[in-house]
Amino acid sequence: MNPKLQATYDAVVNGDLDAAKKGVQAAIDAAIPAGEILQDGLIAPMNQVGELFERQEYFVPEMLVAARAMQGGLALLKPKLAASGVKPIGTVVMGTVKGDLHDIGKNLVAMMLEGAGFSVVDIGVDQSPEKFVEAAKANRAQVVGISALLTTTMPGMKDTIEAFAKAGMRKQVKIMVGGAPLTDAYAKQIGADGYAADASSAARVAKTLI
Ligand code: B1M
Repeated sequence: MNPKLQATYDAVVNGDLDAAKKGVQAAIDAAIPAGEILQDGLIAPMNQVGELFERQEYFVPEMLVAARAMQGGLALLKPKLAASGVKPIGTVVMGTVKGDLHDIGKNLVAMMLEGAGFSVVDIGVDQSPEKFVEAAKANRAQVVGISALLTTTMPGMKDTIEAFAKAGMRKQVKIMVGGAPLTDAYAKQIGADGYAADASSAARVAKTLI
C-alpha cells in the first residue's frame, strides 16, 4: 500500500471521521489515483473492521463509527469516481433489501454506475419488494440493483424478484444482485439476471444488461 494512505486506513479502523476526510483530501492532493484511495484507504480498513468484529474485539458501535469515517472519506472521493455531465445510458433503481441496513457497498455501486453513465435512483436501505417495484415503475427503470450484506436478508432478494413477476414487470426490468455473502450461483438460483462481486464489475454487468 502507498504509505501516504496509511493515515486514511488507520482513521477508518479507528472511526476518526475528521482524520479520514483529511487523509482522503491529502491523497487526492498527492494525485494518488481515486481507485487506489478507495481500495487501499477505505475498503481495506473496513475489511479489517469486519475481522475485528468477528474476533469480538470490535462491537456494533465501533463498526458504526468506522462506517461513518469511511462514508466521510467516500463523499470527498465521489466527484473523482463518478464523472458527471454524461447523458444517462439508462436508469437503475438501487436499494438494500428489506431488513438490511448496510449501505456502504450499495452507495459505492451507485457511484460507479453513475460514473459509467447511468442515472441512479437510490431508494435507500431496508426496502420491501413493493418499494422496489414502485420505484422501478415510477422511474421507468431498465435495471434494478439489490444489495444484501446479511445471510439472513438474502432471501428477500428472491421475494423482490417474485414481486416484479407478480406486478407483470419481470420482462421489462433486468435485476442485478450483489453483496458480500452472495455468489453467482445464488444469483442464478433466485432468478436474477446479473450478479457482480464488486462495484466496478457492477457497472460492467449493468451495461451488458441493457
Ligand atoms: Co454489519 N455485518 N451488521 N454492520 N458489517 C457484516 C456484513 C458482517 C460480515 C460482519 C462480520 O460478522 N464479520 C456480518 C454479517 C454476517 C452474515 O450474515 N454473513 C454483520 C452483522 C452480523 C451485522 C449485525 C447483525 C450485527 C449486530 O447487530 N449484531 C447488524 C445487522 C444490522 C442490519 O442490517 N439489520 C450489523 C450492523 C452493521 C452496522 C450498522 C454497524 C454497519 C453498517 C453501516 C452502514 O452500512 N451504513 C456494519 C458494518 C460497517 C459491517 C462491515 C464491518 C462492513 C460492511 C461494509 O461496508 N463493507 C461488515 C464486515 C465486512 O464486510 N467485512 C459487516 C465495505 C463495502 C465497500 O463492501 O458492502 O461488501 P460491501 O460491498 C461491496 C460488494 O459486496 C459489492 O460491491 C461493493 C463494493 O465493492 N456489492 C454489490 C454490494 N452491493 C452490491 C450490489 C450489486 C453489486 C455489487 O448489484 C446490485
